[in-house]
Amino acid sequence: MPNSQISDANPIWFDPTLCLIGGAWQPASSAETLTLVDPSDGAELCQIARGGAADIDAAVKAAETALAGDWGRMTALERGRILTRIGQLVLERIEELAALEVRDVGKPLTQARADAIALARYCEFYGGAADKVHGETIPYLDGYTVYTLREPHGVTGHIVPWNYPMQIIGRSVGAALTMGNACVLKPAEEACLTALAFAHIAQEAGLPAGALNVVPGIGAEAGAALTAHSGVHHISFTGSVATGALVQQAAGKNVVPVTLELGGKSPQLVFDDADLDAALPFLVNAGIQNAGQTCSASSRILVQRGVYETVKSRMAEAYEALTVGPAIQDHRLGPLISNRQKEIVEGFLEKGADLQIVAQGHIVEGAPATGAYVQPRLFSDVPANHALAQEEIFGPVQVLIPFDTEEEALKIANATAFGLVASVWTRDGARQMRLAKSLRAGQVFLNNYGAGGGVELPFGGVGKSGHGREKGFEALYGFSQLKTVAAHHG
Ligand code: TXE
Repeated sequence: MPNSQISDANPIWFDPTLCLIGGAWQPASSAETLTLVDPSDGAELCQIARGGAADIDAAVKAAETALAGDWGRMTALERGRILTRIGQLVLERIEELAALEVRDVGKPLTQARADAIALARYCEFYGGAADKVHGETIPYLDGYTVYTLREPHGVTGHIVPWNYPMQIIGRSVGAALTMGNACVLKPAEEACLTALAFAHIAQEAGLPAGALNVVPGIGAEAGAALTAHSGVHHISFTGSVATGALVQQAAGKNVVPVTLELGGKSPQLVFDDADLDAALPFLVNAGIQNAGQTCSASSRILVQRGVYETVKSRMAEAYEALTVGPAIQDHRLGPLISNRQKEIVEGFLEKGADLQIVAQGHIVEGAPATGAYVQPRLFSDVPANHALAQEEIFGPVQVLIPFDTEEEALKIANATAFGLVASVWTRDGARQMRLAKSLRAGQVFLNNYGAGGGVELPFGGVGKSGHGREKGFEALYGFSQLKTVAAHHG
């Protein structure tokens, strides 16, 4: 479709029914398609390919061919230049990418633009880093010279969810390509348009055929085929704990490393001496951003008793001002990804029927009844062992939990199965240091939350939040393996 025909109503400028395999856009071998739905109104958006095992197999073979050819021979500098060029093209096409995400994911326009900018930033960061990751020489026995080489794994599989497609593609595919791997990307069946758009842009930037292959499809079909494929040498997965466990099992059969990012129940700890004016926007936004469908969403707010009532009433005020509506209207919250996700969230709300709702946001008038809208809800005085304080809801729901002492706060904060992110709001420097050490999380923020999501900052979890680190230079180490070369020369 020519670019002149792009509009809010029809933002798709490529054929969404095709997979990219070995540089060629082609239908799934079964010729079957799936329906993508716009969650703002529940209407069909377009058809996408229903890729399966045969398409995954073809994609893995295409990746192997790329590794044996131009892509495998490319220098780190050349790979970096291509990544940088992709980043530049993404920056030029922010509006096009954002328009796709608005319709596909139901992301408010401002958030969709921010995701496109983050995707560009990943490509820029990794493009610049490509020729700066290298091995070392190791002092050893007399008569030896020993050094290490950083090499790609080979074919990497990337299973991406629907909540932040652009950011997750940037951090995982971006880093894998940088290290010279050839990628097979399986985007989520609920939202895959920006994955396809990214692949078009990468081709335009000169990425050789087969370095990136994209096979949309259902998780249990294309996703399972990718994780079970014996030609895949590394798997990166972001999604639910249950599916992550299946992915790890499948990878285990082939003895293949996996990076798992499985969400969380991330707490913010607010002490009596905190700067509440600084904290308040973060306390709320970290819970409702992307309608709460964020792996690092802060769904638990632990507040010391001295400021508990103040924090409660100020958060309640902020909640009452929250509006939820069609993504294109750019409210604070759009719809959830699907009516299925809405049912999951409503199931949790039923579990919370015994709890006190302090405040809720509002669905705007005229929002289609067929859209996947949920009112954001703030609960107070939630027992730390309640389902709403323990399980990932993945919707706009936050719980307030009071505490008396630092020791108690730490105990509550660490008492879930997850450990992705935590933050501490206090002016007490010693307390900051103590908690930074003892909080069970992959990232700890002191007097902020998320640090703006910096692509430079290693990210990943402990416990059921997963393992392995993405983002920053750590991702480049994860998407490569070290070879030790020991030369005996006397
Ligand atoms: O996740 P799945 P769903 C959590 C969140 C949400 C719940 C369910 O709590 O409510 O998961 O969401 C692919 N082999 N998160 O059902 O199933 C699937 O096609 C290989 C947190 O969407 O984990 C998609 O591409 N792949 C999370 C991806 O896995 C399979 C983001 C995620 O789907 C597969 C999303 C299989 N057998 C959901 N089955 C986060 N950490 O941010 C599915 N997939």
